[in-house]
Amino acid sequence: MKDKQISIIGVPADFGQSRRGVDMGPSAIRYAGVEERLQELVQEIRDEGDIPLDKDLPRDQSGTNLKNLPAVTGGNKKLAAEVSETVKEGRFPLVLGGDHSIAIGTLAGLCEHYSNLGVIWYDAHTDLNTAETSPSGNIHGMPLAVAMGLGHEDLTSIGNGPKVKPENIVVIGARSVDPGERELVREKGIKVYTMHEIDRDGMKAVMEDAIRYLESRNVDGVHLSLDLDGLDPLYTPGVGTPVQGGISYRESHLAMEMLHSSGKITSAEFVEVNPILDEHNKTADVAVGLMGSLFGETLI
Ligand code: NNH
Ligand code: MN
Ligand code: MN
Ligand code: MN
Repeated sequence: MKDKQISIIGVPADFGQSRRGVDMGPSAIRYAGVEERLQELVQEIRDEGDIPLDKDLPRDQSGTNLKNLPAVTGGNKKLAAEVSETVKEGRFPLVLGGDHSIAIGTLAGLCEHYSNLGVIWYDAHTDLNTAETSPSGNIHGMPLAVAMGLGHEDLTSIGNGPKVKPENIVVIGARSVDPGERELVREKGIKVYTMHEIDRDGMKAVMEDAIRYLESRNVDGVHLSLDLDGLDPLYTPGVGTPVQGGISYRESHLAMEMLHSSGKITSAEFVEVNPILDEHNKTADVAVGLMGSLFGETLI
């Protein structure tokens, strides 16, 4: 049954990392035909346009391990309000990034409505750094920690809902994990399917296990946060921090198809598409294809 009413929310943010161009991600994804692709698969789809970000907020890349904190904070407050409003209207938020720091706002907005939210973090990285552990100071490496309530107060105080519980998080595709993140994974018991598990057991088994795990947690919604660098850069070269040895194109489609069949996904975001680093908008095209599978597209 086509029951979803989707709101596309663009977030042209690039201040969570240091490379320019990822702010054009929402445009690239729109150009790749997201609305047309999903139209047939859902009850209704509406493009709400871009979150109006304050481009004048100071950028500071030095002397701090939280680069551009005021800009990241300001943008995420606006995004949290928009996502919260969207869920309140009974609509499915489909957030287009922008760098992954925008997950701070998305998750803050969602948590105002879900008290036991599940999160699937599809990414080469675990994004579990804090200012203390980050090797770069880039906030796009911190959003999952912030969602759990760990990190700078300006970030953890966004939104009025509860924090995401570590035992409700599933990471898929990790292959570049910093020492502090590894420690946090162990300490909090976060479920991480690295490339090792995907190689060894196959994507089918990994996704079955991940979905079963979230079911056992009795989650009241599941958010998919998909960083395009989760895939191998062979398929998605247009990302700021590519890591070799990633998830394949077909494995990723299978993962999305299985998430669709599960009927569990209540919101999604696709982030880190950087058209400046891309080849003929290939990464945005892959993102839109994956969205197709997530919303029920089949090959025949
Ligand atoms: N872990 C590194 C950092 O915190 C890289 C993060 N880059 C990402 N995360 N693209 O998904 O700086
Ligand atoms: Mn609105
Ligand atoms: Mn990420
Ligand atoms: Mn990543």
